[in-house]
Amino acid sequence: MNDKTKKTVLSGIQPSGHLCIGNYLGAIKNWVALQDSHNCIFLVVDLHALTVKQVPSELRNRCLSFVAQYMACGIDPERSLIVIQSHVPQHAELNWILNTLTYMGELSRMTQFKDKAGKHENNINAGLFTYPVLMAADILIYQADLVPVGHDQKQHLELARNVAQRFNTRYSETFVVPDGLIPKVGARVMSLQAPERKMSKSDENLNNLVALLDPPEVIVRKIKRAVTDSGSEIRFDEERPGIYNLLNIYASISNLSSDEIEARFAGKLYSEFKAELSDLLVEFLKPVQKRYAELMQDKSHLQTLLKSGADTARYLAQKTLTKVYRKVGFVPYPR
Ligand code: AQP
Repeated sequence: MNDKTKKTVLSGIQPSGHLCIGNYLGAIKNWVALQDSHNCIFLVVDLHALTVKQVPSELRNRCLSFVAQYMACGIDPERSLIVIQSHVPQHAELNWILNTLTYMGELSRMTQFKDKAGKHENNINAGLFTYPVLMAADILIYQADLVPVGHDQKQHLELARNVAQRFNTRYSETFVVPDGLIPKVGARVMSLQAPERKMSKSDENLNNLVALLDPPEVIVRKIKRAVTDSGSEIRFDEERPGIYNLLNIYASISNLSSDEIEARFAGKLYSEFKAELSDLLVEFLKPVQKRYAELMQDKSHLQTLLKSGADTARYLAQKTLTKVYRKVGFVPYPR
C-alpha cells in the first residue's frame, strides 16, 4: 500500500440499499483494474449513509455485506485497503476544517442535494447539505491522486478539487488536487423502468435496478420488464433511452464494441436481445454471488481484514491531519 512510486486511488460507496450494476459498472469495475498500478483505498462510507434514515441493525449488516461484495467483485485485500469510514475518525475531523472553507452557495448548486432533498422532503438534514464536504475530506485525507466514480459524482469531485486548491492557496501547499476517473462506458447506467433517471441502489422500486445479489430468475424478470421504446431496431440511439441503456449495459459487461453488438442483433427482436442480456448478467454475477456466499460464512475473517485496513488508513490519515492542524494554527498536542 505504501509504494511511493505509485499514485493513490480513493473511492467509496455508501452502504444504503442494494449494490447494483450501476455501482459496479460506474465504480467497482474500475477499482478492480487499478489495483496493481496504484495504491488503492476503497471505503464503505457509513457516515454518509446516515444522511438518509437507516435502521441501525440493517446498516451494520449492510456494511459487512458491502465489504464482502467488494471482495467478491475482485477487490483483493492483499493489494488494496478496504476500510469502513467510521473506523477512521480523521475523516470527520478534516470534514470540520473543510466545512469552514466551503461556501453555502457552492453547496446549494449540488444537483444530488436537490435530488435527494426532493426524495426525502421530511428529512432535509444539514448532513445531506454538507455531504460533498465530507466526501472531499474522504479523498483529501489520503492525498488521493485519482478518484474513480460514475458520472453522477462529477460535481462533488469538482468541489473537492476547489476546496483542496483553496486550502493550498490560503495555508500553503498541503493537499494533492485529485483527478476524477469516469469510465467511457458504464458511467451512467439508467433505471430499468425510468431510463431518463440513473439507476440508484436505494430506489424503492426494486424493478428499477439489477442488484449484484439478485437471483437469476429475478434478473430475468427485471430485464424482461425493462422499458424499451416503440420501434424494433436494436441500435445505440440516444433518442431511444430504454434500449440505449440496455445496450450500454450489454456493452459494459461483454466488453464488446457498439458495432459488434449492433451486428450481432441485426434483425433480431427486443425479446431475443433481452434474453441474451439476462443470460449475460446471470453468468457474470454467478461467480460473484458464489464468492460472496463463501466470504459471508467467515465474518471473523472479514473483521480481521477490516482491522488491518483501518490501522493502515488511520496512520495515513493522521499524517495529513497533523499537517493540516499545524497549518491552520492549532496548538500541537503536548508530548
Ligand atoms: N447509475 C449509475 N451509473 C454509474 N455509476 C453509478 N454510481 C452510482 N449509480 C450509478 C456510482 O457508484 C458509486 C456509489 O456512490 P454512492 O453510494 O456514494 O452514492 P450514489 O452515487 O448516490 O449512488 P446510488 O446508487 O444512487 O446510491 P443511493 O441510491 O443509495 O443514493 C459512485 O461512484 C457513483 O458514481
